[in-house]
Amino acid sequence: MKGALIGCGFFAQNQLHAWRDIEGAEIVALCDRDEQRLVQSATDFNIARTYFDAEAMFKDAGFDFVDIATTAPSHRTLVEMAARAGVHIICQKPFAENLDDARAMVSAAAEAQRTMMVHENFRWQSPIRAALSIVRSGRIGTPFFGRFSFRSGYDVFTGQPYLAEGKRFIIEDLGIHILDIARAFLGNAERITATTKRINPKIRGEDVATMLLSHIAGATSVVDCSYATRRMPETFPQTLLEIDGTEGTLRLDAGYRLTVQSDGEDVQDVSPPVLPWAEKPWHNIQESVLTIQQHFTDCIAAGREPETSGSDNLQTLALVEAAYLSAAEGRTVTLDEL
Ligand code: NAD
Ligand code: 89V
Repeated sequence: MKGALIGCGFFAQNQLHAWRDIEGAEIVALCDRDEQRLVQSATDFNIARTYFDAEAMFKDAGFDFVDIATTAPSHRTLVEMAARAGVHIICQKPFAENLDDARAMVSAAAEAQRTMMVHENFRWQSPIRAALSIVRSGRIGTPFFGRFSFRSGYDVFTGQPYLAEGKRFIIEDLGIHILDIARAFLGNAERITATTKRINPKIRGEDVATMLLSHIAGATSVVDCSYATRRMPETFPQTLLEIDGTEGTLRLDAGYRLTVQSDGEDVQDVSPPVLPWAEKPWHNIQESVLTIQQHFTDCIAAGREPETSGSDNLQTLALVEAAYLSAAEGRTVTLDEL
């Protein structure tokens, strides 16, 4: 398959590295409004076709899928353009700025009969996959409690300055991943209660969020996120897990230490590999980029719906919206309200 990538910014560099490693897919065209970023990426990854304007790139055609690696404000326009061009779509998170846009984007891809996947990669990190396969195998029985925790003091603002500028920050950018992980383990939620805080005075949005979820299948979970937590050693970008089931408990602790207590105790090191183009501490996220893009490629080849499809991601985005509404109004929000 041939692909085109739009948005040659900070994170797209990982996506371009990963595409080079994927069998069965190749990026043949690049688009960015920023000339320097466009030329640099085309040179680094030896890609001949370059465009400032996405419309012109779709008009020239010659590719089967598009990888949208821009920030959320452009996602709806670009997804609808891609659907009109009849190509498969992988789009970065946050999928859209609001649920109405996201629903329209899912419909556009469905009408075009093209695969639409969200690059929601945290649940594709190999330590999370290792934990998921244990829980999905039934080894700890039926889960009734989960804690999904991401607490860090890492400076994310130097690489991604826009994170300091938006009215919304941690739930929309990072909490979205952790809420998605909670869904992967415990299924869809029906209610959420959230509180938010801003500790760092230099940013505009909230950098702390604590959320309580009631899942439809019966479990309760706590999703807690902070970029205002000083800890040594720094755990960025690890998501720590604690899941209690009727037959046992699973924990993913700092340092990628996975413990299962059911019949006896089993402790494993599930540290992710450091790919040749990756660097610590981002290697955990970088490896998941390769895995999710391989999943997208495999699903298209097999005609299968991706696990993190656009329609699946509507549930994650709904949790984000419901969390902000809950924090703003100081009440529990049911997902049916949205
Ligand atoms: P960035 O600002 O560094 O890069 C975005 C690029 O898109 C810029 O170069 C900009 O010029 C270009 N662009 C924007 N609109 C365009 C348009 N209409 N046509 C052509 N080019 C356009 O942003 P980033 O930090 O790389 O983030 C991009 C996305 O990736 C965001 O949605 C962010 O949330 C997401 N992200 C995901 C992860 C993850 O682990 N999944 C990590 C970091 C960032
Ligand atoms: O994964 C992300 O979306 C990044 C970060 C890890 C910094 O939150 O923006």
